[in-house]
Amino acid sequence: MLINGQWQKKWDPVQKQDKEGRFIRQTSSFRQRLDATSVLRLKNGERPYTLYVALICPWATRVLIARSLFGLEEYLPVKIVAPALTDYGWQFTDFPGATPKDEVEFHYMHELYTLSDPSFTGRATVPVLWDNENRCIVNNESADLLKILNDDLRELHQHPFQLRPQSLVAEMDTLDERIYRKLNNGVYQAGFAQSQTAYDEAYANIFSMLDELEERLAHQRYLLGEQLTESDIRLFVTLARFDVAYYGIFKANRQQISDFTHLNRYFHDLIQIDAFAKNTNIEHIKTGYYSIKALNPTQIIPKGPHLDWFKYLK
Ligand SMILES: N[C@@H](CCC(=O)N[C@@H](CS)C(=O)NCC(=O)O)C(=O)O
Repeated sequence: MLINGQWQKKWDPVQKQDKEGRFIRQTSSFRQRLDATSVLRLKNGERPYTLYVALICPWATRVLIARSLFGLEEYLPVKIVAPALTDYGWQFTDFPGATPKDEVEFHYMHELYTLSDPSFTGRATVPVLWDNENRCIVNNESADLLKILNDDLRELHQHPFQLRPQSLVAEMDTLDERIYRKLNNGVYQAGFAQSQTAYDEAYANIFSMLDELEERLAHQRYLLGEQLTESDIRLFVTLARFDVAYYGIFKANRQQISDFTHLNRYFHDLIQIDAFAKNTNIEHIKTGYYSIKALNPTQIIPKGPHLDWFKYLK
C-alpha cells in the first residue's frame, strides 16, 4: 500500500484485521460525481474520462456490466490491468485480455493515486474513474460508479434501462447491504481470515446467505422480482467467481453454485445476457486469485473446473 505517497514493502492481501483476526476492507476516498457539464462534454464528442479496471475484481466488474447494459462503452473507454497482484500492486503488462502496456502511460495503478494526492495513504484499488486532463481520480468506489452510470449519465444511455427503480430502492439497499456483508465481502473474509474463528464465522455467513438466496430465487426470476436491477449485478459478480476461485482458494467449499438448483438457474439466466458474458473473463479470474502468494505460494493455477456455462462466454 501507499503511505504518505510512498509505496511500502511488498503487496499484502490482508488490508486490516480486528483483534479476532477478521479481515477489514478499507473505505474509498475519492467520491466525486459527474455533473451536467461533464455530460455535455461527452455528448459533444470529448472523452475526458477513463475507467481503470481489473477483470478479476468483482467490484470493477459490476461497473463494466452496467456500462455495457446501458451502452455507455463509447463514452467511457477502459484500461485493464494484468490479473496478477504484484509486489507493487496492480500492474499494466501484455497479459492477454489486459490493455497492452504501450497503450497505457502508467506502469502501476498506484501512480494514479499519487498523482491525485501526492501524500495518499491507503491501497491502490480498482475500479477508478480517472480525469484525463486534470490527471486525478474522480471516484474509486464502485457503488458510486454504478450511480454515476445509472443516474448522472442517464442522458447518454443507448439502451434506456433503470437499474435502481424508485419503488425498489429501499428494499434493494437493505438486501444489498446484507449480501455484501455475508457474501460479496464474506468470501474475502473467509479467504483472508487470520484465525479459525474468523474463517468459521465467514463460512457460516456465506452459506446461510446462499441458502437464503436459493429459497428466494425459487419463487422469482431475479432478486427483486421480474425486473433486473443493480442488486442482480452485485450478486452475479460473486457467483461468477465462486466455483472457479472462491470455492478453492478462499476455502468457501461447502458446495458450489452449480450444486444449487435455483441459484444455478438464475446464474445461467444472467450469463446469457451479453453484458454479463462479455465482462466475465475466467483466465483473469483464475490467474488473479491464484496469484495471491500469501494464499498460494507455488502460484500454480488449477486447470479446472470446467463448467457448462463457459460456452456462453465471449
Ligand atoms: N470499495 C471499493 C473496493 C475495491 C477493491 O477492494 N478492489 C480490490 C480488487 S477486487 C483492489 O483493487 N485491491 C487492491 C489492493 O488491495 O491493493 C469498491 O467497491 O470500489
